[in-house]
Amino acid sequence: MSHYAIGDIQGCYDELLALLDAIQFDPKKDQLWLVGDLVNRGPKSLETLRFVKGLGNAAISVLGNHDLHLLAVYYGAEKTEHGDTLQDILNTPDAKELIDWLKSRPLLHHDAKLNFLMVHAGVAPQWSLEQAKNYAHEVEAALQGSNITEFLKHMYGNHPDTWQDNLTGWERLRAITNYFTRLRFCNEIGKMDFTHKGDKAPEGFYPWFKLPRLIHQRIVYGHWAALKGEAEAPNVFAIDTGCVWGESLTALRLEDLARFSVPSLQNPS
Ligand SMILES: [Mn+2]
Repeated sequence: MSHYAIGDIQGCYDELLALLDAIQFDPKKDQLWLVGDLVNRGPKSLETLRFVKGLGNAAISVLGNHDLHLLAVYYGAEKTEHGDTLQDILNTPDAKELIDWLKSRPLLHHDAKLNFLMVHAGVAPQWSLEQAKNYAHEVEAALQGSNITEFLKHMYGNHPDTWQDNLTGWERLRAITNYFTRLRFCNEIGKMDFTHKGDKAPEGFYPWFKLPRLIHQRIVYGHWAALKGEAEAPNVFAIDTGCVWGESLTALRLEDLARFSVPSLQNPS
């Protein structure tokens, strides 16, 4: 049995199938870890969502910002944005089943035996593993509760940009969501920067993984295509290699850290 973590798919379904073929994925024996952003911007979000849902326990997927955006649009908390490719999902007769499945996905997955933690974007540098797990559960409860539409209406925004244990209400849930699904750069006290998407940090800021309290915890994550799969930190594994932007789709085998990639079929951005 092998565990394969796969980077941001974003509707690149054909590349996903090619990658599974390349690693000879066997759903009866192997398990996929998907870092989130299953959907949006790419051409086959509906096919991707159906396929991953159909894998059942053979796939574990954490929520990314594009997955949350789909939920927000479905529940009427947000309008589609220019460049979104979510219409197939919104129009399909089985949309409710797909959405019910998606909103039940976690924000964090941890396997102590493999010593791997998976999140979409990052974790706040001051969080312990237990804190991260508890905070993820707070947002998961909001997504799975009857108040989901209210949560999604309050989810967007860049403030508060710094974690504090005493945050409450929507601000607390918004901050947690932003650390797990949008984080790239932050400073020593965990203040997030939302303006830089490249690989160069603004002054006084660092890639989040340079500052983690979880220094001995191996972390696999996506979201940051500009890093091209290189995190330059021990125990931290960046696997978003920009498939939807015309680069490649990458799998990391967690047992031996072997990497596998297939080229993107999308037009370069
Ligand atoms: Mn993302």
